[in-house]
Amino acid sequence: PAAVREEMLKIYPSKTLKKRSKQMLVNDPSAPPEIGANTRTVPGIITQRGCTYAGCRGVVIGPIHDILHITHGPIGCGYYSWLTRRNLAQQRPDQPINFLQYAMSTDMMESEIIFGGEKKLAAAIREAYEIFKPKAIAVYATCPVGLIGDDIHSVCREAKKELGINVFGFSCEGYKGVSQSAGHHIANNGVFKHMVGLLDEPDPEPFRINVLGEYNIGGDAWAIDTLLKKCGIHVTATLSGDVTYDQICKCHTADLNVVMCHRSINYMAEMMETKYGVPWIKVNFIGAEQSAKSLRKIAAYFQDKQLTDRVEEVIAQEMAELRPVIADVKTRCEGKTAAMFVGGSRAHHYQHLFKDIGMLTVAAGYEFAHRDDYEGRDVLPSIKIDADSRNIEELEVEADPEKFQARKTPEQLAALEAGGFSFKDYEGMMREMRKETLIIDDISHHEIEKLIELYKPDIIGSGIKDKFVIEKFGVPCKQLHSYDYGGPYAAFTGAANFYKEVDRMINTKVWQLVTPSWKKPADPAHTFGRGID
Ligand code: CFM
Ligand code: HCA
Repeated sequence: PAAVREEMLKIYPSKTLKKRSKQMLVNDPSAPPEIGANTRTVPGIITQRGCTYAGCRGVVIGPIHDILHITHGPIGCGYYSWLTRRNLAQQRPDQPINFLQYAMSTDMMESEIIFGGEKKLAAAIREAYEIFKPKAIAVYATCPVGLIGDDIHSVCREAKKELGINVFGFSCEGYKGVSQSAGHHIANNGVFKHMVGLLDEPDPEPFRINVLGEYNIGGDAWAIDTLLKKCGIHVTATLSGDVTYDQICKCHTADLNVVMCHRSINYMAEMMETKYGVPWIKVNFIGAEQSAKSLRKIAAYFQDKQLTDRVEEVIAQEMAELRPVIADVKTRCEGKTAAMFVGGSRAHHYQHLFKDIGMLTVAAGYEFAHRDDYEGRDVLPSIKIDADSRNIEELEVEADPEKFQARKTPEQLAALEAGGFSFKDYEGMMREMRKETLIIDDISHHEIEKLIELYKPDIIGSGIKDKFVIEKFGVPCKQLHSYDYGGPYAAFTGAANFYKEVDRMINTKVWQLVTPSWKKPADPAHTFGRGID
């Protein structure tokens, strides 16, 4: 791996080389080396990253399906975030329209860029309200809004007064941070300020949890929900896959927060604990073993014998169905290799699914995760805050004088801790990867090409920006963002879908028909650019 790393780096000019060196490491799980993460991408490098607007409007809040999401900006931003992420939602009886099917935008034009767009925004909010009569409206700022200085927050405040519904804005201009990660933080702050805590109506069911950082891509949240229901665990709200406005407004009444995607929602978990006393634990429902482990952890938290027994029964049932699938798929996949470069959590979580069927992840990396997602949360105190992260507001949160309620007595907590139970304990990706595997943050197309050439993994998990580049090299690429129209992959039932799909993708003979470009002789007819490069 060290030689592969050198080979990837050697093309870069010295400044870029220095920066990229920090973001490319050979792993040591016993003492994860410090990785350069959450820093700016060097201009000119082909990155997979998205923008702050995408992280806020597209990722964290966009999935709430019974409020209106209005993008204040040129039409491209609204169009880009129109259903491409596959965050599915089920209409509720009292809400006959799924608003996610609409892309709402102020469609800013040159005149608004010059003379200001606040009036157009106010009119758009009014018009949208007249047509749809939603419970709430959220407004999202795109790059030009910040540049020309439109005050979306005062427009929202006015609209809130005028219409009598909740209207709030997000200053999530695309350029606000180095990636979509900044948008997550801005979104967490806004959801916390404007929704959480508004409805004090705890669900009547026992064992109430919120699933944080689960966005129902390809139906994952439904698979998790079904599994939890079988165990007798009740989901008050999923943030924010297939969730309603009211569910979010009352999620502070749950007994526990379980966190799937640490990167996108750790802020919310922390703030809810401080203000309302809801503790949080990290879980992962991607992979059979991980799903079982997560269920056991949730059950352990509730300290209830009946629940613990029920969870064991469910795990036994699910595994009885899954074992033959694993055994069959293993005969064709065991010993194969994978590489993954995805977002801020899946490059870690999906390693477990590959492991279940005997596959090894030889290289992995996130697009925009922070050091704690790589090295574990114990590095948090040593993370340097740079100018780019200082740009994002850190909310001052205190215990709510009326609504704060400790969920466990000191005795219960002591008993839990004595049994080895730990709260907020994300260990990160590197501790769970083998020694000598390659870790690459914010990978570039050049590096992916080198990786394929030198490692030839049997499958790569990635996104739309490089899927076809990878497949032209004769390597199957599984989109781990949108799932290529597949899914769910979460929980035991989802795992079976994933194993079968990976098996099909790796073992189809079609890849043998592809000749990678470096093995082809140069075509003399293609002279464009020759002589200048
Ligand atoms: Fe979390 Fe996500 Fe991900 Fe993410 Fe994303 Fe996504 Fe992702 Mo695409 S919230 S970090 S910002 S798990 S949209 S559902 S697939 S990059 S790995
Ligand atoms: C986003 C959304 C995205 C993009 C996926 C991709 C998603 O970052 O804005 O690059 O293929 O999951 O849809 O991550």
